Amino acid sequence: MSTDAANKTGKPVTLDAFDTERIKADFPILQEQINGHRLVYLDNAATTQKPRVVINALIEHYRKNNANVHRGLHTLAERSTEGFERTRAHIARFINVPDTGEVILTKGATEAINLVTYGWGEHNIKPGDEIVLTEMEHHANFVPWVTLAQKKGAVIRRIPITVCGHLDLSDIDKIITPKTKLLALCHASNVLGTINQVAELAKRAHEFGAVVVGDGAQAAPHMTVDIQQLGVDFYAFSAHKMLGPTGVGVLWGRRELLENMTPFNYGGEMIREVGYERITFNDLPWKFEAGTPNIADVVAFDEALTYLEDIGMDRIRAHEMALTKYALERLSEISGIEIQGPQDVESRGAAISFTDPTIHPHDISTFLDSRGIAIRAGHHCAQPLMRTLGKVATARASLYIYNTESDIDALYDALLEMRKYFGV
Ligand code: C6P
Repeated sequence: MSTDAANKTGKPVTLDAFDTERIKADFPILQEQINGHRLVYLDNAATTQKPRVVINALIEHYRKNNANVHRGLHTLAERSTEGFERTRAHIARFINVPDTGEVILTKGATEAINLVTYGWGEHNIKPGDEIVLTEMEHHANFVPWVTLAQKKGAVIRRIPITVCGHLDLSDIDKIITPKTKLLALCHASNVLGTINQVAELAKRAHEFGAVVVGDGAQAAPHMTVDIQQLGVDFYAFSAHKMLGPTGVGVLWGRRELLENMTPFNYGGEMIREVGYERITFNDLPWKFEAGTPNIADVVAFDEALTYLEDIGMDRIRAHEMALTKYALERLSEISGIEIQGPQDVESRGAAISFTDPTIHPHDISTFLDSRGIAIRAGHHCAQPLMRTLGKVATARASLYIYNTESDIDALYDALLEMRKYFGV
């Protein structure tokens, strides 16, 4: 039972059997004081904090097992390679794919999507082809495709959003058509929180033979992701948004597509035979992993996945839904605060963007920081979406497993204090 039982609304706590206080204790940084206040970390969509087991795994790797991977024949090289490949196998289980060769380790979701743009897009997108994006894409799943379209003379089509922040599928038959070569969409929006109907849209795009790229950066950390159910062709996400270290990301891709793609980077590790006349490439997944990878961080990511699994992804989703509901209710008690994105917690994640009519998001963030509360303010790398919303920026509180109702209460209290401070 959460120790948050005495939240300020007096409502019963819904976090039964989800012991957030125990979880919090596993994260050393959450014991920090910021500007004389306890740290209330609500910037989880940008990056999450790391539990002790992940930090220890990093130290342990460098203290006991450090060596390059896939190269040496000595004991340390074997240990290091084993740790690295153990994480790959774990990722495959985590997203329910049987073939570990389809799991490519990158430095983040951004690099994973760029890998598809270069490795697949460069050779398959032709003049006049259509690339379908949504209005809520992060730049990582927008800039590579728009740039590719400009280079190739392809056309960008966009799925608009409704006023409630869902994808507007009313004209979808006119947007996904036989001309569609690629559909790239986020599984969950980093600004609106919206969880998109990826499986349904992938099915539609596949009817026309299009390839589907899912950006899972804001979904994989928060819910069960079953690649086979999603039915996409590529799926990208980042370790650092799910308790893992920075500098590690995942691209899952269908074997038959990956086999036919050219490498993204060239160099060591990704080759089989090298000569002056002819070079042949390594098997999957190593064909896409040129150079020395981010070994220690990959090894430590294994612990992050175990930590999430020990709690259970479905329980994490349930915890976040309850907390998001509470946060939406509390924020809407503050007059003038405008919340972006869906109001129903079933169709949204825990990234909550909001604005105040008279206080700039940067000022909101700065004031909250003075009270120990970390949120993000800005365009959140989603400028096309900001234009659609008619905003230059929003403030965003994003929740994760260690957040409690008392964190939301602290946000609420500080926002009230801020409005008083600014004379609103
Ligand atoms: N969004 C945010 O504060 P990287 O930076 O490669 O780990 O992830 C990129 C990325 C891709 N897609 C979505 C939906 C994302 O939200 C992000 C990262 C962070 O919203 C940093 S801008």
